[in-house]
Amino acid sequence: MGHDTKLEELAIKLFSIDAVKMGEFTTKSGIKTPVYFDLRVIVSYPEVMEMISNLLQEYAIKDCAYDHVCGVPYTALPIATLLSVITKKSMLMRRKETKSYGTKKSIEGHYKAGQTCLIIEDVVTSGSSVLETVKDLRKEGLKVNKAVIILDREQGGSANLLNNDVEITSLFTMTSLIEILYKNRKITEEMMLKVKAYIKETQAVVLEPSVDRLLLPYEKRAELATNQIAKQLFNIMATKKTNLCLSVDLTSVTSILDLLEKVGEHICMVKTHVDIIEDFNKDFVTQLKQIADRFNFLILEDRKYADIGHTVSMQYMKGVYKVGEWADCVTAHSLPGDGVLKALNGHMNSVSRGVFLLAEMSSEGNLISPEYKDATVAMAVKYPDLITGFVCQNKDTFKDPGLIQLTPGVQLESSKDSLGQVYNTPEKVILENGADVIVVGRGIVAAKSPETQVVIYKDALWKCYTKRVSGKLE
Ligand code: S5P
Repeated sequence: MGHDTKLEELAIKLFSIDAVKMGEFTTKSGIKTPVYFDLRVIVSYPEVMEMISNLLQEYAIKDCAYDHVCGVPYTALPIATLLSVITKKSMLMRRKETKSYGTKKSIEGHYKAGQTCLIIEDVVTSGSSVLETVKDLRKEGLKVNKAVIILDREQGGSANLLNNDVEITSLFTMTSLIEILYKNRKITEEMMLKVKAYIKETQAVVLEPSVDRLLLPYEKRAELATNQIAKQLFNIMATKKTNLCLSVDLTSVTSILDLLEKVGEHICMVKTHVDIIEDFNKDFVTQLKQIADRFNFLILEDRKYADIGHTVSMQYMKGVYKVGEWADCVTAHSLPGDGVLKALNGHMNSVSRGVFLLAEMSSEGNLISPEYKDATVAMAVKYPDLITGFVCQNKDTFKDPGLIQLTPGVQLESSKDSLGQVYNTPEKVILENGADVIVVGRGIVAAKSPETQVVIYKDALWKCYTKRVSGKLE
């Protein structure tokens, strides 16, 4: 028997045991639906359980590489158990409520961080139940990127899951299931059309990516980035194994270029303030770009544009510095409104460029309020191709895993300078505060031996990042 015939047989069986019902129903969330699935009843029909697990194995699982299976509680648990036995792979169980005594573990079974786990689920609507389980498994350091499903209701769940880096394979979609039932004269054409219209009308809300961006490795986030510079920066970090951005706040061309020759291999980006260079010239830019290409790092000009759009447009392209010609990305304030972004976006036609918007500052007494911060993040959403990320200090500032948190104010020891700059440690900014790219200036530049110091910073920052994505924060 081919897959199709077996799937047809299963569909008819599910209908006959009332696991699929047609009529007028109201779902948990109060929505009226012409079709209702209750796969809990299958435990009463061993032959159906056997059919389902065999089909999932043949159709969805056979070619996957994984170490464990985990069912989403509770309906999928018996199916996951059967699959574990058929495939001889170990099973993990997720507790919905963690125990208040003993180990307090939310995942039962033996596993190691870095192993992969396949999710088993009965029905997917919005994808939120699958995501809860995925989240708990990822917290334990397990890699979870695939879920096999009996039925996809086609109401937004697969997109929501993909958005969270989980790909699904399902035995049936709602459409394929009702088409089989219609073909076999179990339901009328009218009912089939009604269900099809219902799927179109009733789409689940788009869930915000609930994978913690903080747990996702840079190479995965590169795939989710919509701005080309963010994509490049994530990839450079993953390849060079460094999330260090050096702020070269020096005032002569040779001092900057000499320093970059020495430290270029250890950084993912250089941050400049070209307006502090006393002997700035065109040749500087040519050489800077050559070094950046040779060592594979990006250039961020920290201009912090904060004027009306028309002025920003000229500041970006004209004058002595012509920043738009050479900087991969720039910083900008949201204070004047999104005219700034419109202006910068206007110059994006032929080359990839990016903008880091300032959502928070590291300096004491700055006037940015929580409302200002939220409005800044909301403004950025309208420019997905332009925004690389945010300059900010806290992990809750934004959720989108395709954007980058750039955090300045970092040294090996917490301290302050005499003009209000506040320094936090690598552990604090990466593990607690969510920094993705870490800006270090004087911590390296003012050291006796910047070339030694850069390696110390690079290693300390990368260690914190690998700890963070492993999920083991305690
Ligand atoms: O909030 C901010 C934003 C920025 S871009 N706080 C900052 O310190 N910066 C910049 O980061 C600042 O302009 C300087 O170039 C760098 C920090 O340098 P450091 O020497 O204090 O590490």
